[in-house]
Amino acid sequence: LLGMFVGLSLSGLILLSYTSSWFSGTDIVSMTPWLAPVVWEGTFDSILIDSIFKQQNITIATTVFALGKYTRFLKDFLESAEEHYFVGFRVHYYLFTDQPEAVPEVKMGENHHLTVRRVPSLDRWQDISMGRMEIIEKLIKNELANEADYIFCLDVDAKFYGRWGAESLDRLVGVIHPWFFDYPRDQFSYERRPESQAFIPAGEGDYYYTAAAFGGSLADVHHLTKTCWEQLNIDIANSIEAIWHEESHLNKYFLYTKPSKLLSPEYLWRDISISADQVKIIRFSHVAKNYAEVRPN
Ligand code: U5P
Repeated sequence: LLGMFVGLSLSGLILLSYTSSWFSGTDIVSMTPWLAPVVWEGTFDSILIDSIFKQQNITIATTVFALGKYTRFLKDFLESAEEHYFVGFRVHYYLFTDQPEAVPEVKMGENHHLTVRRVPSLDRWQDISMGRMEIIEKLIKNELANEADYIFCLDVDAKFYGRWGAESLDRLVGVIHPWFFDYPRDQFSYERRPESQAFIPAGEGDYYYTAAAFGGSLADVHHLTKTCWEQLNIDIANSIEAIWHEESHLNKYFLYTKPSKLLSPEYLWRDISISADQVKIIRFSHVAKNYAEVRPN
């Protein structure tokens, strides 16, 4: 009976949030055309969701890369994650860096662990960004089978400001890019050259997803990273680099392998100082940075 009551109040909450946003003129879409939920503030009951996932005793692996000058973002990233990210759940961060000695001491919460791995330095930021697909693919294949249930892959030049919890978990999870969530699809910055494996023709595409955050079950994220890395390599062999690198390939992948859950731009905002009517809470946000100064070359 209690379960039914909680269930009913949850659907009431969803209805209320949907209709209130409808009347206020700042509509949010909380379901995709293929019936995957889009997670926004007000569409879920955090206590209920936590209690469901707590029973499953899950571990969430989380990859973070910090090479070159990006080690400067680690302290804020990790400290804010420890305040907001899967608090009360088992989390294992896998941090890949070319300078393990620059990793700051950050006190981990209960059942949160950090493993630091050294990776070679790279000259081009594009190669660092794209190369994440290969490293994540290998990590899942070689190490995670008995270690984790879900994985999220996150940019490091970002900071948590609000809860990111079990509501984000599902088989395959994409995050709607904060620049494009209210744009028509013909303005998405998909790869438009047919020569690239990331090509998406005009008139196609559902959303523009960010590569700064994605996740899901180990099997699904393994397939995603393996496929994107293969497609990136075909492009390299054909001397073409997609306009937004691995993000273009991720968008191509999600077009044909639909995510089972989408996270709203609350889960990766562009800069904490920018606001939009639809976004009631910023949970995770890129930090403003001087690209020319932090990126190699
Ligand atoms: N990255 C680095 N070092 C670089 C460039 C990029 O570690 O010099 C990694 C970071 O994890 C960053 C991600 O969050 O690639 C995407 O880079 P950006 O597009 O945010 O610059």
